[in-house]
Amino acid sequence: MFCYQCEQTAKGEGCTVHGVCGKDPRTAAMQDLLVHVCKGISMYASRAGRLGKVDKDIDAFILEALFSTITNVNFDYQTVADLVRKGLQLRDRAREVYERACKDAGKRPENLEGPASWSPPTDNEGLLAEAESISVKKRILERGADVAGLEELVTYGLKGAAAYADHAMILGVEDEELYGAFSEVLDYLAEEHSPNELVEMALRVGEINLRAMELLDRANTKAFGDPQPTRVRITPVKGKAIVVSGHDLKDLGELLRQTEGKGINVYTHGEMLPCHGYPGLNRFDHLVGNYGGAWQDQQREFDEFPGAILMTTNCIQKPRDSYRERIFTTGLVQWPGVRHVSDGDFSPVIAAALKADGFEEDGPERYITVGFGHGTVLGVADKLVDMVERGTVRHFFLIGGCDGAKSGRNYYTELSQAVPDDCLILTLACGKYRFNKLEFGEVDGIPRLLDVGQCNDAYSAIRIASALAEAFEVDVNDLPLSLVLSWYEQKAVAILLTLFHLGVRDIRLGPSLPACLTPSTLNVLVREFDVKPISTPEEDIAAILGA
Ligand code: SF4
Ligand code: SF3
Repeated sequence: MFCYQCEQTAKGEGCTVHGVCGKDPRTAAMQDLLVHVCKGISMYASRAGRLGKVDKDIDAFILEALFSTITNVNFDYQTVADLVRKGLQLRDRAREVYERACKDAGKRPENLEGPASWSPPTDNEGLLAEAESISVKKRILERGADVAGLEELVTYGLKGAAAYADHAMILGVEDEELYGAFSEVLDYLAEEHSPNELVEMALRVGEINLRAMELLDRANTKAFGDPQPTRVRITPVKGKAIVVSGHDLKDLGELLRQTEGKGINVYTHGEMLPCHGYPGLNRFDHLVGNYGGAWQDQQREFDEFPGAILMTTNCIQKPRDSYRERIFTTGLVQWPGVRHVSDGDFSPVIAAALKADGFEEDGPERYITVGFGHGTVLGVADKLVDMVERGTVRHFFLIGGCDGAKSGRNYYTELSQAVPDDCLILTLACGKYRFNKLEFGEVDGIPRLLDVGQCNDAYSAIRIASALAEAFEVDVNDLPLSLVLSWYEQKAVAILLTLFHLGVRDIRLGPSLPACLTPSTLNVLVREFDVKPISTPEEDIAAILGA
């Protein structure tokens, strides 16, 4: 196997024997094949789309397939193999749609090769035998590390955007034009391009992701209201319990509905924390609080959790035997042997919660505040502008992104603590667990730490930055705002590309840089966007505030 799509990749170079995440070589191979088959489908679907013909099932499959290959989503070899087979069938269907569209338009269909005409044996072993010929390693050897790395960067960004578009689609907010853009990019990736062209395409993926995040923002707020500043209990409440992890608001809403009146308390975990800010979710009294920290602490935390566990998206880790009977997956997330809820009926989760002990007593009351989405922050934009003009607020730090297990992430804790008292911190995504339970106080009645939400709420942060730029009548890059980001998986890559697409410069990124970026690609990014690796908290703060 060869996979270097996430930040914890082995030796910072690539997982070659077994994924550090737990992904085995067969699943890794099937995921590569799944991306390959998506390219084949897209070669037809993009051409059919240009002739005005789309197929909703094909669009949905591409989103789900890409999402399934994101780090820590689907570890189940058999499910991924089934997706490859389904993809091959849909590719035939895409070809038919394309040929019909050509006929209607009086055009001769192109004779497409590569992924469009790939015809492997369809049993598992036959598919696996094909994996080597389409592997990243092979492309590195044939096309060089710069080109293959940039192709992967584009692919990772698209995977991240697919996750957000899929969440929006599940909530009924769709956009055919956006889905067409996914096919166009995958079709583009079926052929070789120069590094410069690929950098352009990476920015296009950033634009696609912006649209995906905008749709998801609309979907979440339409379904559950605008996030409001909300106090969230971070200690247990006596009684039976279910903890819900991942990113899927719809699943949490459904679980809350199904557990109403059953004497079970529901807790958020990881990236579900911002759900407390949504009125449509917070209205359930039995959504009692947030449990634990970021995803990489789950094995210890779930071990200690005396109830049932529901994983709705990434990031699942290999479950310990101690909680294997109490953990469930739903949606696209799967782990071999873990019970999967595929029909929206959470009765098995509820039964497991009732069987478990639950918390024997209340923990000491402790709270944090979430819910500072663009609706709330823009509501006080005038006040923020006034505070900057009066000198009460000197600078805004956006410290956001993924958390992870590797060392070096203490930087983000130390950075947040070193931010001077006259500066505000905006945060989003699961990296916030490095500091979101610390006390930051207030400036003029505004909390110094503003939790904007999940990783997809980078959209909110972009709206806030744009509004401030407008109010100050300056470019976003001239705002008293600095972005210090942490990345782990492909959604963070998508967000980074969105920021590049918007022309945001001077981003600090850590704890390490993506392994797919070669020194020459990095040079391009540094030249164009002045992106830089994190240094030490002291040096970075001095550089930011001294600038
Ligand atoms: Fe390794 Fe990350 Fe790929 Fe998992 S997703 S195999 S940890 S690079
Ligand atoms: Fe975290 Fe997985 Fe990326 Fe949604 S939960 S930010 S790592």
